[in-house]
Amino acid sequence: MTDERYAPYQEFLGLPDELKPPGEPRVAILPIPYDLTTSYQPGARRGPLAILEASTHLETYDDELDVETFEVAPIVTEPAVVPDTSGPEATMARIERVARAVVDEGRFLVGLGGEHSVSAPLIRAVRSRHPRLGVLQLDAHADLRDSFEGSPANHACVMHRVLDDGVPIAQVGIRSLTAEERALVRDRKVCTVFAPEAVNEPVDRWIGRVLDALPEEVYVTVDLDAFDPAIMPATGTPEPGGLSWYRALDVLREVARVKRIIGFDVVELAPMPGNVAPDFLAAKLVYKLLGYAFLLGPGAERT
Ligand SMILES: [Mn+2]
Repeated sequence: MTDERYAPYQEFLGLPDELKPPGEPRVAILPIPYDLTTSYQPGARRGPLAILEASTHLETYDDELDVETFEVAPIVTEPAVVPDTSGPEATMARIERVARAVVDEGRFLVGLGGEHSVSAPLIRAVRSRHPRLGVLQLDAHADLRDSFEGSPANHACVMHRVLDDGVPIAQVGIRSLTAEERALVRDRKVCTVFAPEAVNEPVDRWIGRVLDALPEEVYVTVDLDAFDPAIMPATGTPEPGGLSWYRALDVLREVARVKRIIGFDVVELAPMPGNVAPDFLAAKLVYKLLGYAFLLGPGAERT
């Protein structure tokens, strides 16, 4: 263990050794307990552990896919990345270094945040193997500011960093942004499905725009505030009018069917004492998305 990594956390699913499938893990879960630039309710640094704990209560059988997902996609839980206290830029560099090592082992990367800024280095790491990837972002916020509170590594800037890297993106569930971000969406022709449409209009009326904006290989970043705060109140900046559980799954399933999901992250869980439902939602989403990535679409194990 180096000083860049914490000792292993609770493992995702927490399976006893005799139930773990033999052979090399294909999926690496990377916990990133970091929330240095959070602007409203702090606590996202406690998100990864809450997701891992909740995951031990998941049913491992996915009834929609009719499969024990972990048998098709054996999972290893990596030691967590320790934030670099010298600042956000140093932490971003460290996350990228650690994530690259995971990706270089040929594993499917699943990042657990932590605040949303961690997605930029995760995406860079996955791009080193999949240089033509695009990014699907589920989020309440556009996260397209150039810089915020003096830092380009702020959580509110994560998708601007991704655009700067020349990566095509599609956003779903957006319902809070600045005039500058709105102009950027127009000028750069970003595919943004705003929340009123994403929530109220049938998916098949707009999902084509999302699919058209994305290349064949897709990295998914889920900021949990994309969900409605009625079911996901445990985020740093909850916004009314978000996605339902089933609406979010409809989007992810459709993208997984048509594209190839090659990595993802689930970020911004700020656990609330006394309410474990959001933790459980986040854990189930991770497992569900793994199932979609490995079992649906071109190149999948089974279609
Ligand atoms: Mn975000």
